[in-house]
Amino acid sequence: MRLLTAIGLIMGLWFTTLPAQAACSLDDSLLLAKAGYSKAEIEAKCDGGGAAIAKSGPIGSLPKEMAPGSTFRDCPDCPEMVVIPPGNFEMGSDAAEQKWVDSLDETFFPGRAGPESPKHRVMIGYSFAVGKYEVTQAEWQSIMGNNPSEHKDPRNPVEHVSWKDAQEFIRRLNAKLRGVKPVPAGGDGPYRLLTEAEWEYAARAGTTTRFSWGDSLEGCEYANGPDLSVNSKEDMGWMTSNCHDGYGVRTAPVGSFRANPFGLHDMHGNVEEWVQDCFAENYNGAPTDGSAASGKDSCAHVVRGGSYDAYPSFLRSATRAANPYDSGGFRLARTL
Ligand SMILES: [Ca+2]
Ligand SMILES: [Ca+2]
Repeated sequence: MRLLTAIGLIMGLWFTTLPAQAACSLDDSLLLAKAGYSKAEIEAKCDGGGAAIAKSGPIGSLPKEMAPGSTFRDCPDCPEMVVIPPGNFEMGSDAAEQKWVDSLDETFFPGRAGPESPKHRVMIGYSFAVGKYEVTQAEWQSIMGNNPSEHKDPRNPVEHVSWKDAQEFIRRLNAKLRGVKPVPAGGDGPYRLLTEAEWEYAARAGTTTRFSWGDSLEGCEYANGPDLSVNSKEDMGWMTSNCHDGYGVRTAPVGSFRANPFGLHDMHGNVEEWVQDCFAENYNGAPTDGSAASGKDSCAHVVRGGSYDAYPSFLRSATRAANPYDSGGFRLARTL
């Protein structure tokens, strides 16, 4: 953090001496972004600089400390972030996976895999950072001054948060980092929600199986999901994974389970996570560059990853759900 602060001071000094509309290099622009300047501020001074940040190009052009897999915090009590590399992947599920989902004893929601079609290639042409964990109750409390969660523990993910609440948290976090009073909604980051495509890219972490641990429903080492305790304790009457994950029908402290190949925990299970996008019935016309399928703030936004009390198949990397309720958790993305 001292390094980042030093960079911020140096860049701040340099920033003030920049001639208007200078042509900044990619690294210059990235350093300005790391120093806390918004995309709009950088674009005002660096011709094309903001665009360079949005599409930050090959890994080799990034400063060393932003190498994929490295972690950082922007302030002592800020969430820990992991640098995710550019890449491409197949988003969604194919007919075979959808047939498998339909074959499960999930009679309440048959045919749920439909919105995951058509499977399509998405190019993420930029590095970005993703929260190593879901936002915790302690992190929420420090920014918002309250805790709406049902399963109270400062180490556990915050839940019962609406999409708009999550946006307010992000707005206040960004303002805190800039050392100014809250800015109007829509102000530039660097923090934001993941887009739906970014979320699936980060959850798959290079894997092509149903879950990042493989194809089996039994992922009790990797996720707090609907394990055997769902029926034995709650008699909820639906199928579970055939194992015990140790946390029953409640949230677990973040990071209690093994990370995926990108070093991210709890992408599958624990709490379902808000992403930026509005839900659509299928992927026809969906963005293929990592951007969000946006709409009105009042749309039904997407949640990803399933939760401790969902169906086991909801924990798949491809599962998407519209959430019309004001109840979810989330993790942060950070523009680099
Ligand atoms: Ca569980
Ligand atoms: Ca989760």
